[in-house]
Order: sequence, then C-alpha cells, then structure tokens
Amino acid sequence: MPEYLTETQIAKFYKDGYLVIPQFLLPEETQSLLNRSKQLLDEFDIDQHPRTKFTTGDDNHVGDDYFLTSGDKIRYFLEEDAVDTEGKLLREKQKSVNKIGHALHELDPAFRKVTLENERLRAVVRDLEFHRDPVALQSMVITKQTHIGGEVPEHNDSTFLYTYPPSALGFWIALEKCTATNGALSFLPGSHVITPITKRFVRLGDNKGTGFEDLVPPSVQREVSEASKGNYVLETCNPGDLVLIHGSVLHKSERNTSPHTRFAYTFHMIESPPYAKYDEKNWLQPTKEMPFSKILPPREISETRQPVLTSA
Ligand SMILES: O=C(O)CCC(=O)C(=O)O
Repeated sequence: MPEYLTETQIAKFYKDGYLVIPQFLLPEETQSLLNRSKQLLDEFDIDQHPRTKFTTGDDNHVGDDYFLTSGDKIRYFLEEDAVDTEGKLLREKQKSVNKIGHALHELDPAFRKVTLENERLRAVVRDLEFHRDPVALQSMVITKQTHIGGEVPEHNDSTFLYTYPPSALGFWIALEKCTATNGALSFLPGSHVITPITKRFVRLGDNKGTGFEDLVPPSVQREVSEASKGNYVLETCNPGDLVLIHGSVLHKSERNTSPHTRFAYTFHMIESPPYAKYDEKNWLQPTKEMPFSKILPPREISETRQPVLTSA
C-alpha cells in the first residue's frame, strides 16, 4: 500500500513521465525556502563573482571552473541578459541571478530540511519505487527573473546526470505561482518511453569546460528527435506544488516575459552502484567530504516499478 501517493498518481507518473503533486509543501515550508532564497541573493558578493552566466545551448553550455567546482558549494549563476559585454551588471544583483546551486540540500539548513530530512519526501520515494538505493544530488533555486529569465530548451535530465543505465529523477518545487507568462514548465507526456538518451553532458579534459558526447550517431539522434515531436502540455503550478520528473521525459520552460519572478527549488536523485554506474565524465562529482547522500536504506525489492530504463 502506498503511504503518500495514490495508485492513480503512481500510474500517471509512469504513463506520462511526470506528476504534479499539489500542495506537497506546507505554506510555511514554501515561505521559508522563498525567504532563504531571497536572503542568499542579498548575501551574494557580486564583487568576488567571475560573472559566470547560466547558458544552456548545445554549443555554449556553461562550463567554467566556477561552475565545475560548484557541486559541493552554494554558487550563483547569472542571467545571460543581466551582464553587458564588459561584465557590468545591467540590473541589481538580486535581479540578475538565474540560479543558485548546487549543494543547497547539503549545506543550507532550510533546503536540507525539505530534502534530506523530510519524511513526506521519503514516503513519495518509497511509493514511487523508482530506485533501489537513491541518493540526492544537484540542488538549485531557479529564479526566472522578471522579463529576462532565460528559456530552458527541450531536454531530458538523464542527459545531464548520466548513469548507466539512466536513472535520474527530478524533484521540482514551485516556490511562487508559475504561469504561462513567467516560465511554467511544460512536458511532452509519454516521451520517456520513446526517447532514449542519445547524448550526454560531460566534463571535457584539459580545462576545456563542458560539452556533449554522442551516445548514438547523429543520424540516429535526428530520427529520435523526429519521432519525439508532439504536443507539449503546460503545467501551471501554485507555490508548494511538487513536480516529479522522470529522467527521460522531454520538458522545457519558456523565457519569463512577465513582471513576476518564478522561483523554484529543484534537486535530483539517481540510483547507486551496483544498480547504476555514475562515472567520472559527469560534470558533477561527489567528493570525500561530500558524498551523495542516501535517502532511504537500500530496499529489499528485486525490481523497481520502472518498466524499462530507456537508454540508446
Ligand atoms: O525551472 C526551469 O525552468 C527548468 C527546470 C528543468 O528543466 C529541470 O530542472 O530539469
């Protein structure tokens, strides 16, 4: 018997590749994360910042040292349109940050409480039976600033948090109202079962930053991309709603064209060895001081509910 989710919700997650769980956080929990996010923006020392912007294109994805060493820190990535060519901010610092990441869930007590110390979250993870031995990694506050909050193009998360077999699961919590004009998420339902992971985001050697490595030839990538065209569903959300995101489902968010920010808190889980391999090419690496935190004791079950872990 599931503890928190209904069987209908679990079935919907596996059918669509995502699930919106309304009001997962209590209003006071949501408010505390929003307040803390704003406090972090106030505390952010722009004078010491290397002006790293969060860029998402295939050819210019963020990959400098400030980004590559942020897996066990709390760092700030700027909106592309917040900085001029000389590195001067075009608006106040609080309104220039695209996201804060990537170890909020480990280092910050407010985010740790809802991630690693949250019995409701553990119940969701147990109910979903997606992983046998889940660990948490890569937490972020994405702020989608007013008017300039950048688009996040179509992607699936297992491209960026690659394990073999793919096992990423996203947890995305709205901290503010998410609408059609401030960049709510949209999804291609069912794409997780027809869209194999065809490339992966890697750390390139020799200080060359990051790039994409093909897992299948470009001709197959084109075929997969053609086969996975369809109608995206926009999921508007209220503060406190949790969206579970299968690592293979295609999703995106549009630029924020509105006068309202769209703060969200997101983190991910992956499977642990021996069930999945996380390798040294991934941009984010666990450290001795900060290994990926376990969410549950490893389960006694031999199968997860996942029918097939899609992989190219
Ligand atoms: O918050 C957003 O706009 C995009 C988030 C997303 O795509 C992700 O977390 O994978």
